[in-house]
Amino acid sequence: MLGRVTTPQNLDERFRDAVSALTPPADRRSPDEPLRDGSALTGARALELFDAQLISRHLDLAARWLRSFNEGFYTIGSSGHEGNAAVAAALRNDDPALLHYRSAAFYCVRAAAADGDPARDILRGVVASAREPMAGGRHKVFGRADLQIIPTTSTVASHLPRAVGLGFALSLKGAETRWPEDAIAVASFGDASINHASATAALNAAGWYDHSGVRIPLLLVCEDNGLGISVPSPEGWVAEMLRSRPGIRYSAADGSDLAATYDAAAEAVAFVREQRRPAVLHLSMVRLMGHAGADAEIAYRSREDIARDLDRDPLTGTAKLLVEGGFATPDDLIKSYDEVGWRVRKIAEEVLGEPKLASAAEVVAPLAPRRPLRAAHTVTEAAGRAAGPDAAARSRAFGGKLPEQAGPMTLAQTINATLTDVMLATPGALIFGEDVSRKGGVYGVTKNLRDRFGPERVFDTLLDETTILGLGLGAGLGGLLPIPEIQYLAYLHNAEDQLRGEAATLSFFSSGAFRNPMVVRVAGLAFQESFGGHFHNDNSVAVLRDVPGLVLAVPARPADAAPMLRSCLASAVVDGSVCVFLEPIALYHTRDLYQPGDNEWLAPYPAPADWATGHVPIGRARTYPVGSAQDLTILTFGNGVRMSLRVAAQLAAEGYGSRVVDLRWLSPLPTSDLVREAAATGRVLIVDETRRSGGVGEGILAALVDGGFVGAARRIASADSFIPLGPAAQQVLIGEDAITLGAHALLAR
Ligand SMILES: Cc1ncc(C[n+]2csc(CCOP(=O)(O)OP(=O)(O)O)c2C)c(N)n1
Ligand SMILES: [Mg+2]
Repeated sequence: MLGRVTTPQNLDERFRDAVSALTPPADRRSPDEPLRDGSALTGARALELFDAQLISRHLDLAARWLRSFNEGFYTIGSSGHEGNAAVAAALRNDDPALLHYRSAAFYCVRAAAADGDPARDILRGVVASAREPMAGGRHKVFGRADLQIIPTTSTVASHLPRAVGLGFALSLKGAETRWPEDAIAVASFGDASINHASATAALNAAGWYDHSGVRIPLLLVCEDNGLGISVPSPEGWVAEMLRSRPGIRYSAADGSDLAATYDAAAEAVAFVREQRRPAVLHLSMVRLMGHAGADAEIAYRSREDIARDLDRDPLTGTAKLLVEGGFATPDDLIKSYDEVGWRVRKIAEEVLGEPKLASAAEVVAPLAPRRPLRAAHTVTEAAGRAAGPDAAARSRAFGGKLPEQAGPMTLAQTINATLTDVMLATPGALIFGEDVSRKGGVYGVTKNLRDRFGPERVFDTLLDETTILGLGLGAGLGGLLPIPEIQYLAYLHNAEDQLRGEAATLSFFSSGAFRNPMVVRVAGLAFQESFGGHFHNDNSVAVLRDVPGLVLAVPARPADAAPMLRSCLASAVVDGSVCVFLEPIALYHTRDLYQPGDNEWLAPYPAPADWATGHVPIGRARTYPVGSAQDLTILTFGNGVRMSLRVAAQLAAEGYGSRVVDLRWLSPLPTSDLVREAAATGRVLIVDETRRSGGVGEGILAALVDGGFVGAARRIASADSFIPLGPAAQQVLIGEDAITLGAHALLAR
């Protein structure tokens, strides 16, 4: 009789009883014969997969045992989903995989093929051992670089846009990814997860590409146990939804039946591999022992429902096929079950005493490993090639007119020329986003790049930011250098989990074994005079600044844009950094600084010979001394740099010397530079075009305090508001008058 929950003891007893009751045929069959007539799965292979299924089951039992005395920290298990062992068996071990948190048996099959010790790997995750091979104790994940299993996060479906990106990277002809040319990508997920916006984005993108003739080799596996924690998937919904996706082939199988699952998986894999087209495999499964250790499922499920699931235990299902097929006796299987159980329990005992991460430094080590000297070296090397062996190709790409000979340039022109140089220097670099290709960008920043490098490397995507970033995540993992564009900062927000939850966490949850090199260009910030309103003038970057490890660059002047963009790309290549290059739209085409026609905001494009000397490391500010530079320090960035320089000129005329510091990097902030420059005058005016609350100014002030600054400080910041349309925008944004007033108030002290 069942109690309030299915306990490990229930499951154990039911398995033993059910297997003992099986009757083998009179004759044993040869292990080479099919597990069931007509199946491609042999008895021998099924016995191996059964072993993986047993390990998976005993891992769940061990996790609950560890939890019972507070040594285990994760009890979301795979019991009932062990049929996914057959999916692993139908794939090749070099097919990159992103797994559902119930895909332990899949992991065990792959690890066993690589002579690994999956039980130890997974239990180390459960006890948060620092020796866990992927996350190093930072989380319990399924992942290992040598198994081509990329760890996923707990955010359901968030790995699916990345999976489409992986498939997309594999579809690129001639692109050298880290996987063989005929590899396919696989991603598994739960039934409730298909409703998530990230899942629908991924399903849509896979279908959209298929419709457009792009062949994406992606197998999606829905492990359908009928529930999302306590909420049942409506009867038939999962099948109807997955069946109805244009461009995605659907097939289904009983996930508790190893032979049926294997055959359906093998067929789906063959389709994806041969046709290079996406498919979804819908596996009906059961969830045993509730959602997680503490879940009392009787609160939301009937006893009959729970009992029905128990009757479909996939372990019993495989045992039945093996015994009734004449491949094993009940005794053989119970003996294996016990042996695996003892082995897993012994490993649990061994790992529970292993060291945990013991300092903040250890925890954060993989977040942002930066090797600035190597990044600088990469820039120097690229310069050498651009001036030497690639000079002719470079001249061709620029249509015979080298940018360094074209005279002073705007910010937009400089970024365009730098992107051209980066594309020349890095064959794996890809530029993509909305309207970047044919049109050349809303502001012309990517103009002519398609003509220069072809539509395979400079392409328009569908209109979905989640997909754009997902493509970047997949391409970066594949060894390419994605440079996606987000058309406006305001439109990053509906996709930011792909940056925050996926891109930025991957190195953390893989101890640096997997990286997402990527430079996301984002057009943003306010002050567009002719094109107003919040959505084209978003001035908030808070959501980016608190993402650990993420680099946030804001070039204000053309002279900085080129070296900063090069630094971001070099850091992505060298260290796998995730960089956001935030381009102030209002400065894209700005020419003048002080007077109309002075062209002071323009700058000549640096020739390759000057790239090394002009290199700008991540996290270093630039100071503009004005007048004596002794009375006031203005700490600013973006549009604030131009306003502050104009005010500083005025102050100089009044006899006050100031130093205007362009922070250039908002994450990491150039703390040593800003503290030094603040101390030089003892008076600091922060000119921050982001919002007063949660804006950059708060971080600057905190950096000053942390750095021991003891002088006077004031802050000019935008109001806590969205930006209204038309001239009313000036009411909430910073302006030169406010900066002048702030400066005078400080100078009066
Ligand atoms: C985006 C997101 N929202 C909520 C959760 C909390 N949560 C964890 S698992 C889960 C249910 C997922 O159900 P399903 O996709 O069917 O997978 P299953 O656990 O049944 O295998 C929820 C709501 C989450 N992890 N991610
Ligand atoms: Mg479910």
